[in-house]
Amino acid sequence: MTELFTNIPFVKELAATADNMYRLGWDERNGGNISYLISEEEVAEYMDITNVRRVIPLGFNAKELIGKYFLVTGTGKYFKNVNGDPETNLGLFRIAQDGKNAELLWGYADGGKFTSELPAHLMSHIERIKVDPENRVVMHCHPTNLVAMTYVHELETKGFTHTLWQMSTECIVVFPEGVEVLPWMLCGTNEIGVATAEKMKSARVVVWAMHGIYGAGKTLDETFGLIETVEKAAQIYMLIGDRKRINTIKDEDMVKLVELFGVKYRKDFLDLKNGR
Ligand code: 2HA
Ligand code: ZN
Repeated sequence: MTELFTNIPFVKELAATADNMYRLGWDERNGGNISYLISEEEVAEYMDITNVRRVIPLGFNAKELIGKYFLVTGTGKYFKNVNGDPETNLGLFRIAQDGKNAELLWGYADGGKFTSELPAHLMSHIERIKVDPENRVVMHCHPTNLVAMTYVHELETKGFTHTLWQMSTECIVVFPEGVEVLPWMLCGTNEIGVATAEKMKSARVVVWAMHGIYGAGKTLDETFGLIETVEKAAQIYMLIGDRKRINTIKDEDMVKLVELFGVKYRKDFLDLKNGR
């Protein structure tokens, strides 16, 4: 049975992603969590959707997501263990008709439940789907250099984004809407969920200062790549640190890039002369 379940494509895909994130050092111990929206047709191909194994209270109202299915990492579970035992470390549930409960169809096999960060995940899904109906993934982790950067760089959204954009040529093309930044807040709460989702209205990346990052996207690969690009930029920033910068990517160069790739970007995050 377990064998069959580990061969489910979306389970395998999420387990492989968790493995990659672990290997990059983004998910120490039980750090990080992933939620993946799966269509009813996809779920029904592999599971009996009428067999609800447990009903788990969400702790908030997710009425916008009633009837939707999510594959989500478990609370207290280690990313390094997901691939070896997906059925214990992951769970697949449907948001119940009251919007307040999760109907578990598969997983959390040791009696566990979804990540403590579920409010931030589901509230972010709600906002991202409004912006992009194809959004399916929300991912949280603790990328080392990005977290380091939040200790030494001012946290204001424009300045933080601008620095990241300067750190690597592809940045402004990969996240043209910039990154939003939240100050340190208590994690695992509905409050940080509300604040994260509010920021997700305008960006797919939300930085949690002195903690980590939230990323959203259409696929696991796309979301992983987004976080990877932000982390790479932060790594370069931490490498050049206090050293005197002799060269940089100029704002005018960034404009050439976005024009070449035809992406809409946060022009107000650049300091352009002549209003260009
Ligand atoms: O679930 O990363 O933010 C572990 C965390 C909490
Ligand atoms: Zn975290």
